Amino acid sequence: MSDKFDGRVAVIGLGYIGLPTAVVLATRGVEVVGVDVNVATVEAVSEGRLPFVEPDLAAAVSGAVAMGNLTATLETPESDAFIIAVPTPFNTDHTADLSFVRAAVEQVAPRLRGGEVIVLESTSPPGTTAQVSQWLAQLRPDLTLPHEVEGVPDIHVAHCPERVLPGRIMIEMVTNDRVIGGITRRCAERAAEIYRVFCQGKLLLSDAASAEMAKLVENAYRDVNIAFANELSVIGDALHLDVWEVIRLANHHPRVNILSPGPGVGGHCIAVDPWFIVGAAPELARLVRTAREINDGKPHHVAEQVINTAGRFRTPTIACLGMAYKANIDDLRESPAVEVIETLADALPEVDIAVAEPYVNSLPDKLAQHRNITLERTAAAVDRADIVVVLVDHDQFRSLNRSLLAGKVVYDTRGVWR
Ligand code: SAJ
Repeated sequence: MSDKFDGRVAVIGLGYIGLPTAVVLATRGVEVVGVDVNVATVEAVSEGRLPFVEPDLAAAVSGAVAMGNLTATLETPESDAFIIAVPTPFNTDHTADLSFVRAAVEQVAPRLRGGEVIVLESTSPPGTTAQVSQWLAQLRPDLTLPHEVEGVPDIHVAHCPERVLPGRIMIEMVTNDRVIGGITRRCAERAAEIYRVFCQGKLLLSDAASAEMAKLVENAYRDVNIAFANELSVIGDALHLDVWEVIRLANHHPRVNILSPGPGVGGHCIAVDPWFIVGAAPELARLVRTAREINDGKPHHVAEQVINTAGRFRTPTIACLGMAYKANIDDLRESPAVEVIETLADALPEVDIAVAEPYVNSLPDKLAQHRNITLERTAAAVDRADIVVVLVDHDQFRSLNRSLLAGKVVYDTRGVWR
């Protein structure tokens, strides 16, 4: 098998995955050109600035730019390798929206000279990498693609799904094992040359469809396990049982490890990817679908419980602690906490809702338009509240002076104060 990659890499899409990938390659001496459709992102990266918050990434970006190994542009240049890291959201019917992948392929196709390797990193339904190869064949009939020739094709195509955890991206990018699925074995080997530059984990070579499915399965596995915990908490509410105590006891069994319930599952991965499995096998993926439905239904359950509690007061003030989709980050995308707050504000228009979120300075638009929601410091929100709802397990909330809670009704969806 050949050694480490030597050449120029174009990374298409400078988001949460593309930018860290570009940076780890660049800081290890590879010439990297980052490509994005967003002018502000390209300007920020060109100046060595970070367009979003992620621990340790800011210093790495400015370092890579200062070294001269990382540049950013709106136009895809000729390169020896192309890494596609664009979004793959889902349509309203839960099928994958591959329009960003298609647009990336259209940018890359005219730049190909023969000999390049193209890696799709975006989380994708089974068959997408083969589809990329077919699109390239249509766009460049002068070149041979791996799905159409027995021997060595002009272009190699593979899938290497990202697996990093937001909040730990710069560590996991280097330490996690990587699954690399090629249209052919040689495609996987060519792609592995790139990841060998920075990856200290194992490089697991496979076929493209298995790699695509493995990534979806990882996130569906977590979704199903969180759904189990969330279903237990709904049952616990109905039976007036402390679900945290039940889980704590059960987890002392040597083969039981139940995850933590919460207000629902947010972020742009676990709440999305399992739907691609449902889309690929709608009649068969019953557990995966049900888990999605349980987790998607959890914010409504939480809001309903709080609305019932509010009914016991004349005009209560409700403190909602947290808006982020998970602990200790500023990311509000698909956040169940935001959904709970919005539902409460709609259902209880006369009730004051004091929101505390130490990681952001302003309310997102959909909350800002409610006149009964204000963003406040944590202690102030708790102090004037009758009902305190914990929606995110930020460390700051865990260390709150508990005497502030005296005489208040607490609904702790994350179990931070047990
Ligand atoms: N959550 C719970 N209870 C738990 C664990 C999580 O309610 O016990 C909630 C979180 O609060 C959050 C959501 O689930 O709302 C997802 O959070 P997460 O930390 O489990 O995962 P993500 O979405 O930030 O990142 C996941 C990771 N996948 C897995 O752990 C299998 C990451 O490794 C992937 O790279 C990432 O998705 C991705 O990009 O696909």
